[in-house]
Amino acid sequence: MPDGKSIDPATLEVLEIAESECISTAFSRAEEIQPCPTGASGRCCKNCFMGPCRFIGETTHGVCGASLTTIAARNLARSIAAGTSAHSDHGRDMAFTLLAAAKGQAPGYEIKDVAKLHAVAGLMGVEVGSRSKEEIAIDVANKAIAEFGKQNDNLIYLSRAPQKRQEIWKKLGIAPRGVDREVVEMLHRTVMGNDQDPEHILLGALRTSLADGWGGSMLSTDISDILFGTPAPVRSQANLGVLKEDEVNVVIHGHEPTLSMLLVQAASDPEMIAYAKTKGAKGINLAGICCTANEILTRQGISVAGNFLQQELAIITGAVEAMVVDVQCVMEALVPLSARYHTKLITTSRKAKIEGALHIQFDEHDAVNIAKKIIRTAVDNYPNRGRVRIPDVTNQMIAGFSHEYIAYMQGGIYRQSFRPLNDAIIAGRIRGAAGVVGCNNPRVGHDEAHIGIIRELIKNDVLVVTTGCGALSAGKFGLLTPEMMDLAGPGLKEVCNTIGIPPVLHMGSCVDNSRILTVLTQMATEGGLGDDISDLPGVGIAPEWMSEKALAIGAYFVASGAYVLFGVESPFSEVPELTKLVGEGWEKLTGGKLEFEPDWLKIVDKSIAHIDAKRKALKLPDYDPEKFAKSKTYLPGDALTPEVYAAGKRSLAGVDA
Ligand code: NFS
Repeated sequence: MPDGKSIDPATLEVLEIAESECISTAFSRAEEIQPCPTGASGRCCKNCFMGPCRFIGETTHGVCGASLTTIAARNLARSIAAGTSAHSDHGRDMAFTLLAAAKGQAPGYEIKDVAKLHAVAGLMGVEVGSRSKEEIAIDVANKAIAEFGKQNDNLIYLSRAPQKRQEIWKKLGIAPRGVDREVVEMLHRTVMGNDQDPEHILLGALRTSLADGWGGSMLSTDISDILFGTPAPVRSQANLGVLKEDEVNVVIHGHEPTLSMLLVQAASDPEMIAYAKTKGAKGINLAGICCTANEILTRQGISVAGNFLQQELAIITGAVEAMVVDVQCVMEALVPLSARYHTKLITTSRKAKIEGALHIQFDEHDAVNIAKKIIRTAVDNYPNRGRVRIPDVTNQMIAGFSHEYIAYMQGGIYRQSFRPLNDAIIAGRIRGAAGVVGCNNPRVGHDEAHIGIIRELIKNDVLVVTTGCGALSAGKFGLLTPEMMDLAGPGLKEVCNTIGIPPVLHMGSCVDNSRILTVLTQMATEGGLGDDISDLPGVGIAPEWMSEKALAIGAYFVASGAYVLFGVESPFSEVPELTKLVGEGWEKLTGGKLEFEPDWLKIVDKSIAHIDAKRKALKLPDYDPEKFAKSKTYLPGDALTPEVYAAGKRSLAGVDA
């Protein structure tokens, strides 16, 4: 058994195969490659070629004289700019797809959610009147596109934040202008010999991150909803067991929903299914990995094969005819790995090719034909299958809690609001709220921190919302079903029972963290919980982060007033001054703070302590775990082992049947 690498039995099963057959995976490579201790702790600067300068031993300054804090702040700022660019470039592509669809130049796409289009038009100052949806969509798309290139004005969506927050941004000078301008300026400021005041660099980083959260990501979410529908709860399944032995398996991996949505259509085309049957398959089975999984799960209920660290494992099952990838979080290792099997690795983005992969370039103007071509390529590959070993592990899940749906479920069409949720927090039935989000990282036990933290928080009556690969962890472990209510504390359980929701709400992909910003804003403005996001008894947690995108998300939550905890390790653990600046320093400025805590149990303690402190500051009654009767139904023990997982699964047996 590959010790401690994962708590997911499906992952462990495939890792055992990988180990016994000497197949390299991210798990094994993470063991082979020891991180450079200087770089890992934030003491390396390679922004120019007088270095790289390593701050070790007696070295306190780089060749140019830069201090350790300056270089570490620059590195963090650059990561935040990179993360912002990724989410935002995704958002830009969505806007161009909307424009093409509205102009009738993208067959296969339509404006699916007119109510959302009207809502977004209202937010953007686009006239609705009696105009056609296409006319409105053209204006919305053009306004969205202009948000990226805006030079001096602030982003339109900043006005969606609580008034008080907007004033803080203005006062600090961190209200972002166009997304591109902020990213470019951050890169400029961090080249050699430019901005060398750590506090000033960090303010720039916060402004850049806000261009992500309240700009690129929020636009991406909104436009995806307009094109593909705003998510509402949908039942599906998660983990490698969703792959089918007797069907053509197409795994879709990456981020942008544009191609994946049309692949879903192509795979259900009767002509394609008939074609698959001529090759001896019973049908065509689609499954997602990473955030593409979240996009097609929340809108079309497509099952999830796994999260970030399972991309290679899906191929090792031998059951994947094609893995179709677009952008972000795609490992280059998939090329040599797929060559060991019959799997075709198909790259599709003009922005991301991988040497050795089959490239079928996606173009939204001809999307239907391209999607069919990809599915046909997968079907043609079915007869080439060798040995298949699919772990028999799946769990039921309910996903798709958009902020619109969360408001709707608290009062229906006419009386929707955040009043019931706020009241439950005020009364202490719900102690507070937490967003548990982000990646996997082979440097820590796969899924362990996500699941451990979520379970502890709901046990303590903290409502959890989740996105990204963390949401997929929760799905795999059955935490996204109402049946898991028994793991929640009594107060939270009562509220969830009344509203009819699980104690853990799947809110979408990583760009959909912008939905959490909207929920926080609605809670802050509903009344009774202060008047800004920083007043709320809530936290944001990225327990297994690895991507620069996670740092961008963390930073925009801090800039929006939230306490954000990252697991794994600090990327600047040996730079105490920077640790202080993003902690106490940012707290003084924004009311939010960023902290790195490798021990997930301590993350739980810190989260709960913060929630209780915020409750106190709001003069809410002290949280009393006994008040709403004790829950007697926790799973035995807290050690997160495959056995505990199995116990959780057993409790869902009735549902599975
Ligand atoms: Ni988010 Fe989604 Fe997953 Fe991390 Fe990667 S898929 S955009 S970056 S690994 S959560």
